[in-house]
Amino acid sequence: MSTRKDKFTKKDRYFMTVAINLAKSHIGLTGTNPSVGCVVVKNNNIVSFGVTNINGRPHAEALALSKNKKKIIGSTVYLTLEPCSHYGKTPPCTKTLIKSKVKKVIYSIADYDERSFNKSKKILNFHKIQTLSGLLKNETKKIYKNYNFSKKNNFPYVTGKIAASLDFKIAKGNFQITNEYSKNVSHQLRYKNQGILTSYRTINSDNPRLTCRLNGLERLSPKKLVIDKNLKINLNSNILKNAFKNDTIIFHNSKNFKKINLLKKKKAKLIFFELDKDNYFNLNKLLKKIYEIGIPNVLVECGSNLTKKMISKNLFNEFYLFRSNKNLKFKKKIKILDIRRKLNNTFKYKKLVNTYLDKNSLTHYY
Ligand code: AOF
Ligand code: ZN
Repeated sequence: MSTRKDKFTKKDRYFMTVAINLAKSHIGLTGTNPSVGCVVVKNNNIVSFGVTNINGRPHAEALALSKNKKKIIGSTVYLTLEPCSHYGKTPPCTKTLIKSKVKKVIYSIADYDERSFNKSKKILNFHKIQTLSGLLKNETKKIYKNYNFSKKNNFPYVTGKIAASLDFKIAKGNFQITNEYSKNVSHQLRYKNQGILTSYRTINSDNPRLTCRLNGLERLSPKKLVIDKNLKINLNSNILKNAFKNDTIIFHNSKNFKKINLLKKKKAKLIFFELDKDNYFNLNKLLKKIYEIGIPNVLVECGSNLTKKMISKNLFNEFYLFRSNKNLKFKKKIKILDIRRKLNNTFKYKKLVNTYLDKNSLTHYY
């Protein structure tokens, strides 16, 4: 008698593991799209494979099924995520699978994009393609943690980051207190997120560029999102100097049309946003808006005030606290021990990992 448990063979697990490794190789590189691994198997041999391309397109299936077309006929296709069945910026992968005359599709978990969610089985079965799902789903759920969160909640997955001195203080002004390894990790966070949220205060005091400056990954730099209620941002700030086509977005509540025009000339995109009763933006609503304009992963790099607000409203899905082995020598600095305390409380029942980055340390709350 067959039970649910033996619906998959050892070989199925092996080929799905290959697909998972492919998907992992592009995590964070596929923009707003999930990174999917695809392995095409015939007579126990891999006859083709694919992974979602950098920036999200073409999809994994489209790439895998465009090669070795003859051998693909009658094959079994292993996918880490349900194939899409909607017309997005690319045609549905179910259609490509049907055209390619594959025999069977085994995918790990459903695609939470409502345009495709749980729709592929019916379509594929109608075209006499067998389908099975659920294989190694505990592994793939980890890969799609951020993607599933944002799709299920229509809300971005939010990561926070702060770098402090040995005695948990942060500098006022642009001062690199942590080492090259820490900088590397924080630039990795930049390319993995499509948006980087900060306040005009940080822009005016630190003048950061907010780009990813890891070799070859510059073009995956996130869009800059600035909270600036009264449009106080310096016109000669680095982010405005380098702004291009919709990559710098300022959320404001100002009627200062002179400044609005000057900012538009600098190619910043301005979004007028309503204030809450407390005369401040509702961060929850603001993040929802950010999701609606097409940014599902947001990195927050700002000063202590906004960070504290975000923690107290429980808006961080995860947080990276970098700690230097040095103290700051000058006077203008802010204590952030309370941020650490708040983080320890908020993530009490979740995970916390401490690692060393040479002489710096990193606490990752998630
Ligand atoms: C797949 N294979 O490799 C990926 C999928 O605008 P589009 O056409 O690129 O569609 C985006 C959606 O496609 C995305 O929200 C998700 O549902 C799915 N991603 N699907 O079959 C892939 N990356
Ligand atoms: Zn697709």
